Amino acid sequence: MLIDTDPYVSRGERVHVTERQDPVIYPTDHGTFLNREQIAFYDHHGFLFIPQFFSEQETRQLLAEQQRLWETSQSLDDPKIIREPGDETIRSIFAVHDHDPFFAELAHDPRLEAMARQILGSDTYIHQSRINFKAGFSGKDFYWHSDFETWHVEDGMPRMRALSMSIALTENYAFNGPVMVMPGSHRYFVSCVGQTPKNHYQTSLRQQRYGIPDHESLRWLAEQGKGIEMPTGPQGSLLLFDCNIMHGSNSNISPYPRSNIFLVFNSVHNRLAAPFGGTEPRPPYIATR
Ligand code: 6CS
Ligand code: FE
Repeated sequence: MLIDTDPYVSRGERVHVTERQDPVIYPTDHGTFLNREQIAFYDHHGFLFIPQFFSEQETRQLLAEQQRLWETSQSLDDPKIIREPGDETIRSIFAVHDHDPFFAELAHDPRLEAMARQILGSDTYIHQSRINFKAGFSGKDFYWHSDFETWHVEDGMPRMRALSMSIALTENYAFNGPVMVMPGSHRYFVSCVGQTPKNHYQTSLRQQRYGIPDHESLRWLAEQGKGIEMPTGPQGSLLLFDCNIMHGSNSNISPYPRSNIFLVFNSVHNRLAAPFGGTEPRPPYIATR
């Protein structure tokens, strides 16, 4: 019998950095929405930024719809609505692809699906969606992390065959807490120290404490060549990034909200198994099963 050992063990007692065992671009006959240069850039750096991807009219609607959701969600008591640590300002709303007709349609935009299929080399489905509002003055940071580390350990995502698309719903400036990425970091898996507490998501989505890399590994990742990039641009810009790229963002003390929707596309050949860290699966509004 063949015994499969997990190549991406994390949340133990020791830090270690290992090489990625999976492709970044999967072989495909799934079209050519992105050109060769774009695919090569994504492969090499682990992300691709397309400023003003959406038309002016689409962008206006995106902005209005996120404003509508922000307003109608204020006083709702709903586990999908995550508040900032320390106050009640809305930080994220999860599963918008499932609960909001407008954003559900966006999640199935044929252009987005075409790009996801092209990179992941298969049909895809939405693993997770959320809007991170990052309100002016009070929106808090997201510390450095690899999404895959959490999705593997806490959700049972087997391999690195997923990607995020982040659409700027408000302009992302350098000063309102845009996403920062470490180019090339998607090629390494950083295992993190610490035992995942029970129901970790109830605190981690406000402020993450486990699944966080150590300083030495972060310094090494940043220094292995390419430093840190901060793709900024107007509303309607699109950031694609690999599930394992090291990324994070600063808090927002500017008066300008930084509101982005994140859609996570996973390959249909990479559906969730039991969480690799041995904890109970997180609720379906965080991880589609
Ligand atoms: O726990 C999660 O699934 C999430 N947490 C972060 C900080 N990023 C990705 C994902 O939404
Ligand atoms: Fe993330």
